[in-house]
Amino acid sequence: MAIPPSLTQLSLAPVFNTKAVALETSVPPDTFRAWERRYGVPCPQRTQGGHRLYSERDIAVIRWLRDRTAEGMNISHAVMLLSNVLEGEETLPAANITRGLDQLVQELTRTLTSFDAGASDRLLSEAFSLHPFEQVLLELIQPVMVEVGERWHRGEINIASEHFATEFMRRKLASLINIFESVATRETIIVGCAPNELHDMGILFASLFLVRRGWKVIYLGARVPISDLLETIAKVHPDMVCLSGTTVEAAHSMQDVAVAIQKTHPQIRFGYGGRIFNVEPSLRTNMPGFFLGHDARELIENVATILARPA
Ligand code: B12
Repeated sequence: MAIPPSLTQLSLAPVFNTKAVALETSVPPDTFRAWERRYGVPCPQRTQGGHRLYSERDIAVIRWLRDRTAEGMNISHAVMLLSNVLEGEETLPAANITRGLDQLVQELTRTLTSFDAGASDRLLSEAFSLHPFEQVLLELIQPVMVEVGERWHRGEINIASEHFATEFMRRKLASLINIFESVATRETIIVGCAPNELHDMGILFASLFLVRRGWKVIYLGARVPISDLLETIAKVHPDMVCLSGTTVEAAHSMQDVAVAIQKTHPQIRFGYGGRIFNVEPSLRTNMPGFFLGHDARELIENVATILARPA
């Protein structure tokens, strides 16, 4: 999802004609003219004779929109995301643009625990504009959530600060899921947490990775009771069920769920993961179904392999 790091610093000088832009971007002129008509981007100037002249920034914008639509994103959503990113960049001091993700982890932790949604938003936009999408999730948002939560566990911040940060991130992740799910065309996967599991950021991450790769996700969130899950399976007929567990208690309750699914819906593939199965691998020994990996990136690889095999 990287936008050229210094998009706002690229030249706005109107120098390239339509043919040059088409050659440079491999996007047909009809397409980027339609984007201009409908969404106002790119934004070429006109010669006295009325011909369009594009800038370096216009070319970078067209390339970026091309890549997003090639990934399956709806063009209006791509334009919306682009304007968020640009808005963030415009307000960032140029010197900050070279910050690495580790620096952003500290900054974002600080802005979130100071209840500063605007600054947090700008930092996220900066990160998405400079770094690959999945790297921002795993190397910025995940450590920030762990750091904020650990501060609460250590009594350094109160639950209001933790809830503010978690809700802020939940809204961001949910809006990204909304963007991608409109174009999901692959198999249907139910995702949720074990019956007594409250930690749901991990499974939210997992859902975003899955929808981004085109799977249809039925997101059930935290604490999914066994009976409700079985009912949902009977209604939705998913190709797979993925559950997450963060605590030992959750891992034990998940075992009951896995056994119940095997009994009532033996054709459904069941997979699981989450923090507790990473830190205590022995918990995987008696768990029916597939361990789907240590993080959301491994999850999508494993799901692709499992669903490619006959049930
Ligand atoms: C934030 C947090 C909270 C928040 C939760 C907010 C929310 N809605 O999620 C709040 C403050 C509410 C909370 C509450 C509690 N927490 Co807490 N919490 C955390 C903390 C700090 C971070 C969790 C997090 O958001 N991580 C970010 C996400 C993105 O990472 P993740 O969950 O690990 O997910 C990644 C992978 O695990 C994997 N993954 C996750 N799910 C899945 C699923 C599949 C299928 C696959 C393949 C992969 C996968 O991919 C994800 C992305 O890469 C952890 C500490 C830690 N180091 O994890 C403690 C921690 C998990 N909490 C803990 C505890 C004890 C609790 C409480 C019981 C405390 C209490 N006394 O009340 C309560 C209640 C929890 C309950 N009933 O379930 C302990 C658990 C200890 C244990 N061994 O069981 C921890 C480890 C803290 C500690 N250091 O002791 N917590």
